[in-house]
Amino acid sequence: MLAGGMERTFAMIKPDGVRRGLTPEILARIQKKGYRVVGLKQMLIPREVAENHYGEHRERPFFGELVDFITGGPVVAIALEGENAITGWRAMMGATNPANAAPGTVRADFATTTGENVTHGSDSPESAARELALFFKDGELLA
Ligand code: D4T
Repeated sequence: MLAGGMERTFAMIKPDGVRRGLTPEILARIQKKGYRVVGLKQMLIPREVAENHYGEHRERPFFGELVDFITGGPVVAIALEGENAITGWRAMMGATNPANAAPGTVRADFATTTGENVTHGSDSPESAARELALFFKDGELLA
């Protein structure tokens, strides 16, 4: 945690969002909100990184499909910094199931299924630290 409630979190535009050309729209929302983008790259996720990222879901029936999906095309990995950025970005994304997502959220506006719900955001300070380290090497993030 940085001084004064400043936090860093990991956000991702998933392959469905990239494929559908939503990258500029989502980056614009992040920047208009006032978050600072301290890391940004389009990449293919290696399978072992995806399995690690979604490790908490390893025993769930949808795990294989989830890993296939997230490794099936380029994603945009984003490191964000801002006041309460962890919960703030989760709020901007909306509920995991787009049918339950509040109007104006990314998932309400751009997704219809839980499996392909356009974006990811870390759900706690511990997840944020773990996921930022998984996706960005030392020195890759702005100071
Ligand atoms: P991510 O991690 O992708 O930002 O999603 P959430 O944090 O909002 O939700 P999650 O960890 O519960 O789910 C991770 C990922 O699995 C997919 N999923 C989830 C799925 O395909 N079927 C399901 O029943 C659930 C619960 C969607 C997001």
